[in-house]
Amino acid sequence: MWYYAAFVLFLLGQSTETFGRTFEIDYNYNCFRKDGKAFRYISGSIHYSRVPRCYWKDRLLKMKMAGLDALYTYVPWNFHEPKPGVYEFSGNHDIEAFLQLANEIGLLVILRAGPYICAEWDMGGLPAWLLAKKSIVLRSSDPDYLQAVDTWMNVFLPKMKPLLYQNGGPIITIQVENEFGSYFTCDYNYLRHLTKLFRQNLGDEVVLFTTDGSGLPYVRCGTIEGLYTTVDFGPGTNVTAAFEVQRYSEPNGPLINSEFYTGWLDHWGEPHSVVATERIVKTLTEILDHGANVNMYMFIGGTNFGYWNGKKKLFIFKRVTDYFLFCHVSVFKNTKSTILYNWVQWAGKTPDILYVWLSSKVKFMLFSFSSSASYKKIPEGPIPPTTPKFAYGEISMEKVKTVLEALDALVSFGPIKNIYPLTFDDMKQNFGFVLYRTILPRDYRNLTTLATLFNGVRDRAYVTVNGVFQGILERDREMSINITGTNGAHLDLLVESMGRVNFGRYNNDFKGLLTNLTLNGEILSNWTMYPLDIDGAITRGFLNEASTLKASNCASPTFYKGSFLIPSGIPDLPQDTFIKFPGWTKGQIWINGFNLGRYWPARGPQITLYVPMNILTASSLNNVTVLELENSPCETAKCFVEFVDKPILSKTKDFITEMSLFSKG
Ligand code: 6GJ
Repeated sequence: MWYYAAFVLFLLGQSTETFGRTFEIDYNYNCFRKDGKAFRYISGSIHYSRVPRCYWKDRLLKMKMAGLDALYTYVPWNFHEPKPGVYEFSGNHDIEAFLQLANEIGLLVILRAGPYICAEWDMGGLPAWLLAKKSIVLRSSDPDYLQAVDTWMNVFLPKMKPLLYQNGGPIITIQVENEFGSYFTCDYNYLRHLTKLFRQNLGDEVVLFTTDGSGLPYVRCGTIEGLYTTVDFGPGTNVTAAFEVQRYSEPNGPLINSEFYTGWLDHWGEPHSVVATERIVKTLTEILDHGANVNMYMFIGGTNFGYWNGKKKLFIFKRVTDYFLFCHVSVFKNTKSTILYNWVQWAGKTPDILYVWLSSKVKFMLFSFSSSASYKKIPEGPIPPTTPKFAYGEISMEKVKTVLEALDALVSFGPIKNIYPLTFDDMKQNFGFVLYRTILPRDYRNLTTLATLFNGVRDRAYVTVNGVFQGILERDREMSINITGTNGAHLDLLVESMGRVNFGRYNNDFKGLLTNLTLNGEILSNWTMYPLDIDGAITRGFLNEASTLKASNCASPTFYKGSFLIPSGIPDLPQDTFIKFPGWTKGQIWINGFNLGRYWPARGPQITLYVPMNILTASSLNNVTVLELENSPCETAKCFVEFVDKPILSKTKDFITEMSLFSKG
């Protein structure tokens, strides 16, 4: 009989594993139907691109054991297509493996496929190489933009098709675009184009949806027939009013908050944000009492390693954000009531902002709900233990070379000469640093003003004359500095991209020197530009060559190195750790060639960076490379970095109080 049924299914083109698997919207009963049964999800966000692959399983298990039904994850296009037609789907980029893992663990998936994602990710996930066409209108029907989107989606979406719930995979719904209603183009043809593209690649069964802010103007511009409308809002929102906005577009069907904010943003130079737990609990309770589906943004934060942070453009001289981040997860078990409490932080560092999500609190509440109000049953079984952290202690650092001294080893191609400065994008440099050089046309013995026209430094320029530090130009902050120098001297600007704007109309965020510089009111010309590949040079071991360091000015961007051994005789090492920069100012750090990201303790609030154990080795020396862009402690004090076992996300006491409160669990 069984063989007969299987044979019939085979003839019908459906395997036994997928038979009966359906996921759809029930417009009569305002809910989802999974395999025919009414279903609502409580979900949490995790971004596979922000969690080391070796930790995917641990984090997903914790989500499962926290009682979640599903996860939301974003697909950052630029993470997968670094150059046009070049695709990355291995290692941390192996989204199929991540989704398979979720499936094995029993978590459903809501896939936020882009092409644009926002997410405090560089350029909102759009590849910077799109800017090769200067006039491109991103997120619109601009034919060049659409062509790039089509090429990408025709590679990516077919990989997702076998992972749809109907086909035996975990994906129940797929989001198209992100908060499109907040974008100025309001281009329905673009949304129509995407809908068709997604349908062609995925078929007609899967539920496609949009997410927009819970205001009518957003929903009006962000939605279109064929895509189910969902909204996003955070604690303190009038839940009924927010869902009425969804109902304006979707009179029937399940209520969905696709982003319930479990924390808020931090900005460089501003105090760390803390969201009151009671506010989160209150609004989450209301959402659940509305019978709505909800996704906690974020549940597991993760880290923006390398240069992946985005940037938020504000219109005031306020350090705006983008982050870089760090995150960690701990699980505390209360033996009496088996309350699982995952403490999760997501801190984003960017040129200007740092942001932190305290989603752990929500998890805690979820558990309380589960036990008291039975919103969800917590799965039984062992809870994955807290990932251990280890304090490896202080590591002495030694000054090696300034960027100028190392220039030959750092240049990836070029140099490129042009009368006026070119942007990073003209030079196909998507991230990091470019050194801009020109020759001083005459003597400037008195302090003379070097100025950027129209705020054109993106984002920071460290200025030297013949290697002697002069000052820093900074987007939205420092438009001019005074310098001195002699005729024929090298005027060098090491320009740093601090992540591309990820939200709003200035998403097409070109980097480098976008406009001319003037010295004493005269436009500087005849530039030589050196695009730098620091990551490549570190991998090639350029710092192992003999040091060429002369007695140089300490404020000029300089490389430092150090190394350490993982102690022997202690079981289970290496373990995760956090790195601290006592007396250092701002820069970038690599461990064993892995780019951890930016540090900026001088501005804060984030003080430590998360170091996952997978980049450490117990079998040989671990190499630490620091590029300090401003001032290190090495000229005047002990020169070291320190590995500690607790993160410091804020200099203020508030946060410390809160953490120690939680640690009691
Ligand atoms: C979302 O925009 C976005 O979809 N978002 C936030 N929204 C709050 C309203 C901003 C004016 S805060 C951070 C998140 C993510 O960027 C998400 O990708």
